[in-house]
Amino acid sequence: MSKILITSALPYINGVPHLGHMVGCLLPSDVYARYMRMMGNEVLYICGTDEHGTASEVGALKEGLPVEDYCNKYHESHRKTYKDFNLSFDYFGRSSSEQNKEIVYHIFEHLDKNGFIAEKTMKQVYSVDDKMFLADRYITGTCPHCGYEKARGDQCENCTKILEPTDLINPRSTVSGSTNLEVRETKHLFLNLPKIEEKLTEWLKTKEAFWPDVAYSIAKKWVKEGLQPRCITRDLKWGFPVNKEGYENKVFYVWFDAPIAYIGITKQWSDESAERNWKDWWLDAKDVHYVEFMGKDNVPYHSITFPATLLGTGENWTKVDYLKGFSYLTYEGGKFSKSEHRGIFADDAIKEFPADYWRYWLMANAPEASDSSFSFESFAATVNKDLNGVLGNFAQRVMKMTASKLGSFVPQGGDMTEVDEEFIKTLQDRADDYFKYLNQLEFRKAINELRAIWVEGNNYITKTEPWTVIKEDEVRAATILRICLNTVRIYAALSAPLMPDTAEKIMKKFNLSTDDLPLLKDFSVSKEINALKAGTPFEAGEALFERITPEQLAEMQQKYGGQNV
Ligand code: B3M
Ligand code: ZN
Repeated sequence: MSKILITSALPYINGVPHLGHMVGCLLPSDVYARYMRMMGNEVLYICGTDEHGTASEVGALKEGLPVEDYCNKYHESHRKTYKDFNLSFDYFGRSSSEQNKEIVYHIFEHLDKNGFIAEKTMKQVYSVDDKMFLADRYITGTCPHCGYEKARGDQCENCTKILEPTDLINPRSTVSGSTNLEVRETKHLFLNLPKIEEKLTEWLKTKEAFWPDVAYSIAKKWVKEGLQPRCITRDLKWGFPVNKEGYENKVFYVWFDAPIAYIGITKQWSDESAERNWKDWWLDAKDVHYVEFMGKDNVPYHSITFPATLLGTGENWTKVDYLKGFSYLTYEGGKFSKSEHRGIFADDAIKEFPADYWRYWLMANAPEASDSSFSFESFAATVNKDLNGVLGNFAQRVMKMTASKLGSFVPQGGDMTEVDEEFIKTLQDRADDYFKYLNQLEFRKAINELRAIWVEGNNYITKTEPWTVIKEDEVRAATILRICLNTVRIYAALSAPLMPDTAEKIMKKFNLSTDDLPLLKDFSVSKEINALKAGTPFEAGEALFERITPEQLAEMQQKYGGQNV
């Protein structure tokens, strides 16, 4: 048994997650965590809300709430959504926790002591009426290049030119609209990346053979282009006050404390029970394999800045062993946008269809190698064909047929024949491939294999025709149906990491629970095909999935803005 530490990038507290966020790190990390547990490993799966920064301050202001209340409110709503999607975090914490503050301070002090913190004075726009320095993107004005009136201080959305806030004509604060702005000098602290570069490059080299190419090449590119010192403080109120003399009025930058929050959240988890020790996972920890999930835009922070932060302390922190980055999911080929009512967000999604329908579509179409696009048409087609038509149909057909011909229990039957052995071998080969892809975190390939495994069941029953055989040879028909019923249980086990509710539904039909599922480690089809003994009762009950009708499809497209609107 190995210790596997898994983290999913921490979703920003402001903003409701959409399907793109779900598939961009949250869902894949859950599938992986569930799979690793079923492989018999000791898993610690950590996530939480990323709460600091201007975006939260502005969001709270808009809602007329103190920023703490604002974060409490949205932390709960994130938590609920992820629970609805069956994300099996061992702990879902918060980057603003006291525990995280403690660790951020500890790490910062060590970096400072070791000479990796630099000070620099810089010029920044200050809003006199808002009484705050404004981040570049919180300054709006007219673009000097194209005349667009709502250009942001960092970039013009219209002509895409990169801007400095001082380039804007008629600049105003996005927060209040005030034009009473000044450029003021302000002192900040920087993580001296060039000074850590050597240590970092040395460490990176040890990862080349293990990281996926995309992640490694992003990291390499950053180093090659030359590492710059990175500012880790901000002139804001909401954040951890900097624990250094002369900087008490500033806070740490959100990207400094957010990755550290993986550790801070583990400490939240640890503080809840005397049997847990966060250090066993993070500091001088032995035999921990650490896997991170994130959107590809987060890769530089996780492959460069966060490891550099940890390396600079001179302490032995656990650093990422495998880093899985995802591209983007678009909605009917365009952007998800809450304000434009375009696309389906996670909280609505779960009201429309059960979690497993989403989990299946999203993971089967995960934007792994490149972007992928969600459409309700594809969603409905996939649910109808793969879930309802293949897996659901097989389970229902086998149970109904057995119940009507032989009774609602697993029949005795006789010895297996060559066709049966061949079927078992095919299932085993495919299951081995499925595990191989999951071990490699190749989710689309894994799910392709899982679908193929379901199809094999239908192939087997079509080939063996128990409904015809029964007329002449009841024992043989009973053997076939016994094999099929056990195959249904095998499908529950193999599908469980991806579709936990479906696995549970299947097990319930046999009056069993998911605790009765076999481990996937050393999974042997020839053993599992005999797991349900003759006489085990079952209840066909309701179908596992429901078809999505053309009317429903049209309704969804209408409601969430689709191509037909
Ligand atoms: N909240 C960015 C994002 O969701 C950020 C991730 C933090 S992970 C430490 O894209
Ligand atoms: Zn422009």
